[in-house]
Amino acid sequence: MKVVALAGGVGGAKLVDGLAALLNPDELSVIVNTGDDFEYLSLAISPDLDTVCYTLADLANPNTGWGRKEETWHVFDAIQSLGGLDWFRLGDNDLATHLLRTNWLQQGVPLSVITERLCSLWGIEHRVYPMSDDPVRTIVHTASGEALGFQEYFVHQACQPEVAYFEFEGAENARALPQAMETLNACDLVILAPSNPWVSIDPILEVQGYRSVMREKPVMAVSPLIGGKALKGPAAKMYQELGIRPTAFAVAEHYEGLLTAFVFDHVDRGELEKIEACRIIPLVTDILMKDEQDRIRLAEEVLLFGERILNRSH
Ligand code: FO1
Repeated sequence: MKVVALAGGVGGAKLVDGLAALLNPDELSVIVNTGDDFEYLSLAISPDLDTVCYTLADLANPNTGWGRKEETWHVFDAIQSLGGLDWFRLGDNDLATHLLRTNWLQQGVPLSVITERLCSLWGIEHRVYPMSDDPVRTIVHTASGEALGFQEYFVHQACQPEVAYFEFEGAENARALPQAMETLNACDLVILAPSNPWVSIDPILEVQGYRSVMREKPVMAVSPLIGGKALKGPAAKMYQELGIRPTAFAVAEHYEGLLTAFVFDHVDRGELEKIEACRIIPLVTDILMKDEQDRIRLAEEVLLFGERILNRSH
């Protein structure tokens, strides 16, 4: 079965890691959100790409989910002692990635080629694609009328401002990555990883081309919410501020018109009928991924469920 997963940062990377343990490199490709990308200390940072790659390469920090494991912080400490910008923490090994990426981008190397190079250096065999080589920037518009860059909102202001709506600057002119489109066209199943629907998956769907190919494919989403709470990050808070109850059903509804199937937690079993009423095929299971075993178990269930769906539609 050929699978394409769409993913943002930490939550999505965990499921992708589980899928990668079960599928061969020619059976799994990942399209990653780059709406979170930004420039910091003149460096080009691609947090979600790095989170997915570090996780697949077993280089990720197990405590934060982002950044590198066994990291040192000499440069960060030195910058701090000089009174420099310190709201976004870059470890020494992680810095090497940003320095190289920035250098290559300045030489005119596309982000997709840089990602391919890094994957090969880190021994990642599955394909990891940025959603586009063109810049797309997620802007968080707040209830008080501010327009904040995503990392300014997420890290610097710790998701405190009340959100009003999101803008994906550059998305309308960004070109979907041709290799990603090709892989998507040829795949049997699309999986929307348990990433934030508003700011991790939507930016990918806003890039022209992806959504229309996906309408022709079986699409399965895995809920990023359990019992009204996000596994990580501000998804539940965002739903609330946007006037929507943060439920598994709300996630399914978010992807209206796209979803064939939806995987959500036992805790949210009460929403089963509402989800089925939307003609979405449900799988109720334990979606919390605490460790490597959970990632593989959930990935296995998701793939078996995917096979059942494919057999149904044939
Ligand atoms: N998230 C934080 O909450 N604080 C940080 O200082 C931080 C640094 C950081 C450095 C590199 C990187 O790749 C990711 C980093 N993140 C940090 C995580 C990241 O900004 C968010 O998790 C994603 O953008 C949301 O998916």
